[in-house]
Amino acid sequence: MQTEKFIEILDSDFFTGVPDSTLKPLYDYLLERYGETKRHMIAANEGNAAALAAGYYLSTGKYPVVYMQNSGIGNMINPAASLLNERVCKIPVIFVVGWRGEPGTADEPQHAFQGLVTQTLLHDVEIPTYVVDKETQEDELRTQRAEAGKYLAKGRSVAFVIKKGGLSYHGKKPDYGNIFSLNREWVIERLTETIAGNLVVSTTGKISRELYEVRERKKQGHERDFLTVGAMGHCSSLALSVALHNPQRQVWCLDGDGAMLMHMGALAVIGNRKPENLIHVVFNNEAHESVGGAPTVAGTVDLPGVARACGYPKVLTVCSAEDLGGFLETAAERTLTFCEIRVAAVSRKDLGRPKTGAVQMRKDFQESLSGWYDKKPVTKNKGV
Ligand SMILES: Cc1ncc(C[n+]2csc(CCOP(=O)(O)OP(=O)(O)O)c2C)c(N)n1
Repeated sequence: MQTEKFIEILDSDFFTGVPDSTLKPLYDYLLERYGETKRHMIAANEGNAAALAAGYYLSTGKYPVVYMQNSGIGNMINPAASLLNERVCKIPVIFVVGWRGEPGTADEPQHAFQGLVTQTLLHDVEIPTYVVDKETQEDELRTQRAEAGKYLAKGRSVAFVIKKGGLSYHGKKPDYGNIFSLNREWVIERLTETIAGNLVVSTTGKISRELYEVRERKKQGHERDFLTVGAMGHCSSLALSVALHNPQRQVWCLDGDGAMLMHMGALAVIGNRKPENLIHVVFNNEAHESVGGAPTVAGTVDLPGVARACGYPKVLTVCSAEDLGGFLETAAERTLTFCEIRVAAVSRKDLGRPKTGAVQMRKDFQESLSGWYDKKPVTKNKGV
């Protein structure tokens, strides 16, 4: 289905959401047509988008569109259940949900369960679903939209669930990118030389994939790395807890700007605890590069300033190889550190994917925490 036609049939003039690779044709088109304006806003997370949509409905009485990957359903369910639902405020929203991990298709481990329960979760919060795939014809979609219209008129939300390849867009594409030249994978390679025996907790998307590839290339082993492949925005909280419970080890958190913005409250908790063995690195490329490059709002946010205000005692920004060298020289200091690294919004076309399964990765990481099993109370359960 052509995105232009899809949008015409949805019949809305307000769009907000979080980018998803399945929906790249949709946000390419929206950014080209509306840019980032009050008609089209890229939100920090999917719950944030649902609330923006609610504000639009309150102000105009017209139906807003929220687009997102199915991974974001959890973020969206809070406002869907406790604000939009017909037993609460009856605010109708048209959701457009990219279906990763569709049963029967090959996808990454973090999408398997979410893909399985996508429609169930939406139905649980009383959102009827309409599936759109490569074969969906214009007439069919018009019929679906007409049926959805009956729910919307009663204050119910609806969701169009888009399978891989369900939307296409061949028009002019936005020019994604930023002014920075440091290459993220190159920086990760430099970091791993310093990180050596330390623990690493990395974020969702290509940062984890690049870390994995660097470790492979350098034959360093993966057991000290926890790749937070799902749960976008939560890797810094996970890293905080690992740091607090392993005070003898230095913990590096490799985060993205989109992920940091998604759950920025995590920084306030980290700044409050101040673990002196945690280094929080945020690769700021001002983009959701992993899912096609759409911008985040990080270009207008002073991320180090946020960290400072949250209580991180050491805060710095790296924009060049020279800055990076300076940062790495002081990285052994025992003090909670926030380091923003400004990088280009690019990655290798042939970037691989982790070959270690998620459970194996988790077990290897646990075993690398020295004495992990000893610290556990003696029970029959020695971990699964
Ligand atoms: C809750 C949730 N929403 C959306 C996604 C889809 N997603 C995966 S990676 C990513 C972009 C991450 O951006 P950033 O943290 O800036 O890192 P970059 O990709 O630029 O390295 C998105 C939106 C997701 N995995 N989870």
